[in-house]
Amino acid sequence: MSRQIYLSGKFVPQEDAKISVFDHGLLYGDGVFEGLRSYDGKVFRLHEHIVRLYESAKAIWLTIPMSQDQMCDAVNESVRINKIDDGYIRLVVTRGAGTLGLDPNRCSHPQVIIIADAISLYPKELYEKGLEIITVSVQRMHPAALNPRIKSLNYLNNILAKIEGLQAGCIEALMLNHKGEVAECTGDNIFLVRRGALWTPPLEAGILEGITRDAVIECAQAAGIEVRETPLTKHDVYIADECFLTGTAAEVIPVVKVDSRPIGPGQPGPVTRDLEQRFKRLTQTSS
Ligand code: PXG
Repeated sequence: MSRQIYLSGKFVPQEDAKISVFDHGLLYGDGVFEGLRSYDGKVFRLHEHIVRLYESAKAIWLTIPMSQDQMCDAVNESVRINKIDDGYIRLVVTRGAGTLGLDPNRCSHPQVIIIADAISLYPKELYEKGLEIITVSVQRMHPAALNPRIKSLNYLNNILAKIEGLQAGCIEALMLNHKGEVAECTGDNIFLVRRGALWTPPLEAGILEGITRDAVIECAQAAGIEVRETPLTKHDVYIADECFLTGTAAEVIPVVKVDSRPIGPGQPGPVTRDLEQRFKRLTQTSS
């Protein structure tokens, strides 16, 4: 189905939604993005995604040429005119067309792109049985090189990890940081359950502050589950009772094997199941 794409101020049919080959988003990965979900026509945690987008942009000295309110309106309008109920929204802001050189000052106008489309989900079976993942040799970027909190268009770090995972037969891969601590997966945050508490790496481990991560932490707190944001090692993962991943696309998905080791009894655990349900209710009740 042909979509109406928001492109810097107006909606155009996807066939006409084109940007310059001189855009530094393409030439250098110079830009930022967000991936959002809509449930029953309502965008989940829109405000939080927009705030993160503008914070990512600020961190790379990119001025988005519209207000946060205007951006929220444009996202809602994209969902509405494309008649998306349960869907996926990709928000991209590029540095804009410039010259063949790194200098962002030579780019005139940042480009704002909003694509609202159907979502392709992981197979249902994986939610029932749980995922098998591996830790990959590709390290998560050092925060002093490019802070993983910035959701930039430069996703090669994650793509290289994803390829390594796929080559080992895993659709998601666990990345460690430069200190050898657990960081996150290529497009998901990681959680462990041990001794009844929830454990997840802190932001200082060099990870994206996931919107789903925040929502799941809230769900856990509401359920009276203790949440500990603390540095974790691979060993902590191996000896966990339960493990799951969170992300806009995956929502909450159980992990049952890491580096060929079964986690707990090798089946999705009760805390994971409870949080899956709580998160699902949140998506159905809030916008
Ligand atoms: N870590 C990384 C590196 C991510 O890219 C998450 C964690 C989870 O964050 P959220 O805010 O989604 O809970 C992400 C999110 C895509 C796609 O199209 C990627 C993400 C989200 C949505 C779509 O690949 N990554």
